[in-house]
Amino acid sequence: MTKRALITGITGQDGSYLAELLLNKGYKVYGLRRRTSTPIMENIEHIKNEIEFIEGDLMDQGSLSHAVNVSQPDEVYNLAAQSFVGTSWDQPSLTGQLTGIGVTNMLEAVRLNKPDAKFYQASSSEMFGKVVETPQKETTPFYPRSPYGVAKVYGHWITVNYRESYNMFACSGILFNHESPRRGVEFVTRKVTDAVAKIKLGLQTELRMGNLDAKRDWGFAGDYVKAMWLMLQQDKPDDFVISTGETHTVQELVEIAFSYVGLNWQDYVVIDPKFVRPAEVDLLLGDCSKAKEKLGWKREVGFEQMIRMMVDHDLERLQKQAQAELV
Ligand code: NAP
Ligand code: F7E
Repeated sequence: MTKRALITGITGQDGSYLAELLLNKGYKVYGLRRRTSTPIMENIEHIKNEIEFIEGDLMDQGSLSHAVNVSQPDEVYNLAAQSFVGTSWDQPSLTGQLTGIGVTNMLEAVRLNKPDAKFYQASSSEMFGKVVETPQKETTPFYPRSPYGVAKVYGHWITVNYRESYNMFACSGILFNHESPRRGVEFVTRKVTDAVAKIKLGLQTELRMGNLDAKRDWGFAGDYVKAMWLMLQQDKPDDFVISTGETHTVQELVEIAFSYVGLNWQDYVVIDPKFVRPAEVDLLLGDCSKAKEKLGWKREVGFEQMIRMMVDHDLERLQKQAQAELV
């Protein structure tokens, strides 16, 4: 029988890769999409005709119940969130309501309408924040450093709580940073690759950045959505860290991206206090031994390979745009 999946956050980076993965596996895919004045379809333009969209919002309980009722999913992937850490200081209450309480709203919609559906919660390495041990694994205590991190800790524990209270098949994937050409342009990897492409093509002269010393464990989003799916194929629900086990500074990222197009980063990068955060997560490095052992998951794409892929994509996109403007 055809399996049915409901994805929240389908228009985002992960939602688009996950939808592709599930469609390739023969799933019927439902996507919860919020109303926007202009539809945001860039990431899913190529598959939009294969997805059944349901309008709803993570902060509107009735619309979530409706979405679960209509889709009758075997699997629910809760990816929707206010996901940009920087914005979480500007909009802390919204971030709490959406990224935190929104998880309860979705869990309630599943509990009341399709309690046997398997549930995936998009938890984050930002929960480790000011890390108390390195590398970080499933048992590492949380110490979030932003309103976003705090909201994700709530989302994580409410997922565990629904598993323990109602015996629901609810999993939390503690994913470290993962990137791709579909990454939002305010996140550091995409901000850099977009700027490098623009500078190379003469469309931009400098790149303004925040803290170059921060270290992150960066993987490829296409690899990470496979782990989400694997978690829901197990006999028992559990929580898993997904990471590469490598950490790099923001400066290394900048160096790799500029040198790939034959430029010296020091000629273009300017430090701007505007991009320095009120509280920083200095170092993230994940230990995903449990996922390797129990899920058989491993990453395929390396860090440099991914950055080069993103620069290539941004160069190609900008060149196509320029050609279209000439016509
Ligand atoms: P993303 O690209 O920012 O996508 C977020 C999605 O949430 C978008 O589809 C967005 O819709 C949707 N959304 C926002 N507000 C909503 C609302 N009120 N109701 C319903 N949908 C709403 O994020 P991502 O990188 O794909 O990440 C997916 C999830 O994993 C997020 O929960 C994120 O916090 C978490 N996470 C990400 C990473 C990472 O490195 N990427 C790591 C760990 C955890 P619009 O298109 O309409 O804005
Ligand atoms: O920042 C530093 C910044 O915004 C990475 C989200 O997907 O991953 C992401 O959160 C680092 C930070 O991602 C700039 O201070 C320096 O140390 O790309 P980012 P993030 O905050 O790590 C986690 C796992 C999530 O769950 C989140 O949803 O880069 N940095 N200069 C900068 N960052 C940005 N954005 N812009 C700069 O100019």
